[in-house]
Amino acid sequence: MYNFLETRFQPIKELLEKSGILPPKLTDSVEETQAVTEARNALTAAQNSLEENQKNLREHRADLEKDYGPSSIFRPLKDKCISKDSGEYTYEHCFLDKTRQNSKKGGASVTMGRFERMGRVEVDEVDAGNNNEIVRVGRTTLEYSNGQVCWNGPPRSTRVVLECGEEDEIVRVMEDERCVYSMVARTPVVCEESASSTSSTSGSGPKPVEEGEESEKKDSPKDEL
Ligand code: MAN
Repeated sequence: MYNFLETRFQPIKELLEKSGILPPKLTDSVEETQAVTEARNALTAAQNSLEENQKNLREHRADLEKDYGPSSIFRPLKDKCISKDSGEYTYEHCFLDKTRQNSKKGGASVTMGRFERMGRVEVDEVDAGNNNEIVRVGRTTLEYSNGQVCWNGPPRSTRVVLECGEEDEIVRVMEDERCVYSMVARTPVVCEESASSTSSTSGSGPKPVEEGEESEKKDSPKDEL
């Protein structure tokens, strides 16, 4: 009897379900599945957005904790990279991040150091505005260490000596010792400090070995900038 009624009324029941008069069957319910899918999608989207926000929060926190130097002078150089061709390589300096040596002949690209700290060195400089007198000047350095290890040698490291200039640019690249590099880079952000760091004492500081680049003699730094 039950079976008879069930079979008899099944088409009517289905019709009523389809037209929404009766609630849909739980097993193959289109409406409910859609609602659940939407809810699940909303949950996934919210989770993704939460993760993204948490990642942003971590990055902003790390950025705030990062040392950008006195008065955060290096902050404008965040994520900035400059490069220079020299010999068979293009050298790259990403401020407060890393230095790289990229082969121009399809060879490997190697890290010449990751940012470790800021430092200070004294260098001799020709003062063109003062009868080419040799003056001893203090320079801020950015020190990069623990780069790719050289064959039978140390991990590569780079000292970037900064001087005042209108543009961010690498002026020279040297390999002072095997896998120990130095660069002279210009940037406007150190102009204020260079204006007050020149002393007139003469002397001779260590001269780096150059890689087929021009001599140590250079234009007078634009300290007035
Ligand atoms: C590569 C370059 C050089 C370095 C040698 C050391 O050729 O990174 O600068 O001196 O490796 O083997």
